[in-house]
Amino acid sequence: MKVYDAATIRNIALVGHTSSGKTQLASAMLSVAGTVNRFGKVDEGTTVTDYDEEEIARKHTLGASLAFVEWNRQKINIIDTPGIGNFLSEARGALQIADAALLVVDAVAGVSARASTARFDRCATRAAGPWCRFSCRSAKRNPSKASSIS
Ligand SMILES: Nc1nc2c(ncn2[C@@H]2O[C@H](COP(=O)(O)OP(=O)(O)OP(=O)(O)O)[C@@H](O)[C@H]2O)c(=O)[nH]1
Ligand SMILES: [Mg+2]
Repeated sequence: MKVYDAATIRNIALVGHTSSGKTQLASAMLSVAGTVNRFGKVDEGTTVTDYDEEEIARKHTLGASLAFVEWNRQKINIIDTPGIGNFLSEARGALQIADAALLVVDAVAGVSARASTARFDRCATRAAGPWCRFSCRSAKRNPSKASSIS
């Protein structure tokens, strides 16, 4: 197994409300970076991070799970977390150990569509590291730009 120098390792937590696209985004990152050679889909139960039978059946992440990509000689650990309210402790735990958070937002529904987004905002801000917001589904027609960046 390849050994990475600690200075080249980054830990990023994907957080955000349920169905915002975290698992699909993780899958796309793994595919683009070449960690896996096929683009796993949540709807087909073929993603790397939703591997549990229950997750595949429900099409929702139920526990934090880890995958990694190698990019520009950095090892980036991606922690995919659940957005469902009952499993938020998994996201909070991931934020405790992550260097940075990526707050994933559904560009069509917008950030104000679900009250829980504010909770994630607070969680991410409280986490020690930097964070940024990433909008999924922006290729869909009529994504609300104003609401997704507000
Ligand atoms: N069209 C489109 N659909 C997407 C996109 N990202 C995710 N989806 C779909 O949205 C649904 C939910 O995506 P997930 O990646 O499972 O969402 P999640 O944030 O991981 O949800 P939880 O695990 O419940 O927190 C799935 O049916 C995906 O196929 C996107 O960028 N475009
Ligand atoms: Mg998920």
